[in-house]
Amino acid sequence: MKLAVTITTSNVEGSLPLALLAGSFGRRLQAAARLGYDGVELMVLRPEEVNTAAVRAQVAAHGLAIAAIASGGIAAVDKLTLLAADAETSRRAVARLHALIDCAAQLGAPFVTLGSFRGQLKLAGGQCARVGLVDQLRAAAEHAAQQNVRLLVEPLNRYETDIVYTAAEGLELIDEVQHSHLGLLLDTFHANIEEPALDTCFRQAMAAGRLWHVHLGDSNRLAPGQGHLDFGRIVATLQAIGYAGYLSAELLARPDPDTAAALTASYMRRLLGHDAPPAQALPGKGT
Ligand code: LER
Ligand code: MN
Repeated sequence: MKLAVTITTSNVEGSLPLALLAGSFGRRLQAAARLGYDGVELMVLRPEEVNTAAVRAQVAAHGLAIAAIASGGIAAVDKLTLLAADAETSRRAVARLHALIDCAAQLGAPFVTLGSFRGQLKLAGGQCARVGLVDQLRAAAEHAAQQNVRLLVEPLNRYETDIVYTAAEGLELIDEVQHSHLGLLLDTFHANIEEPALDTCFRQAMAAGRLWHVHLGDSNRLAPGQGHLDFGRIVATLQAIGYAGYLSAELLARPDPDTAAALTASYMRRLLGHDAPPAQALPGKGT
C-alpha cells in the first residue's frame, strides 16, 4: 500500500477544508516528499486554470505520483453539484466533471473522486432524481474510460449526503450504472459513522473488485492516532484482502496543516512497516 496526502493545486487561493500542508505548491510537494509520502491527491477547483504540463512535471520532480484528483472543493467553494436544485447548475456540474476527467488524463492521474460533488437528492426533488444521477455517472464513466481514467463513488456520512452512506449502497449505485470505470473510495472517517463494521466494508468492496482508493481520517477526523479508530486493524484487513492502492490523508488541518500531515505520515508509515524517512526539517513556509 502507498501513502498519499491531499493538497490543493497550484492555482487554488487560500486553504480548503481537508487539504493539508502549507505554503506554495512547490513547498507543499517538497514537504510531502520529505515526510515520506508516495503521492499527492490533488484538489482541483477549475480544471481550465490548471497548467497540467507544469503540475505534472513539478509533482514528478519531487519523486511523487498523483494518486487521485479530488472534486470535493468544487462543491465546497463553487457550490456546484451533480444533483442540484436547478437543471442549469446540474448541467454546469456535469461539464465541470468532464473537464476534471480531461484534467486527470493530462496529469496522468488514475482517478477522479465523487464524494460531496454528487450533491443530495433532496436538493434535486427526491428519489426520482437518482435516475438522472445514474445517467450522468454512466456518461462520465464512459468519457473517463476513453482517457484511461476511473471514477470513485465515495460513501459519505448522513450529515453530508442523502445518497450512498455505505459500501453496500455504493455497490448498488455502481450496479445501476453498469460501467467498468466506476468504483469505490472508502473514507475511514465516514465508514466509522455509517458502516456496521469497518473490516466488512473493505472486504465487501474488495470482493466486488471495486475497492480502488481509501481516505484516511480518524474518528474525530484528525490524523490517524489522534482519535479512537484502530488503524492497526484497518491496515491488517487491507493487507489481508490484498489492497495495494493508496491510503490518502484527507482530514482536518489541525493543529495545523503541516503537523496533521506529519502525524499521519509517521503513524501510518510505522503501521505499514515502511522505514522512517531520513530525518529532515520541513522546508520553510515561505519557500
Ligand atoms: C467530505 O467529507 C469527503 O470525505 C470528501 O472526500 C468528499 O468529496
Ligand atoms: Mn473523503
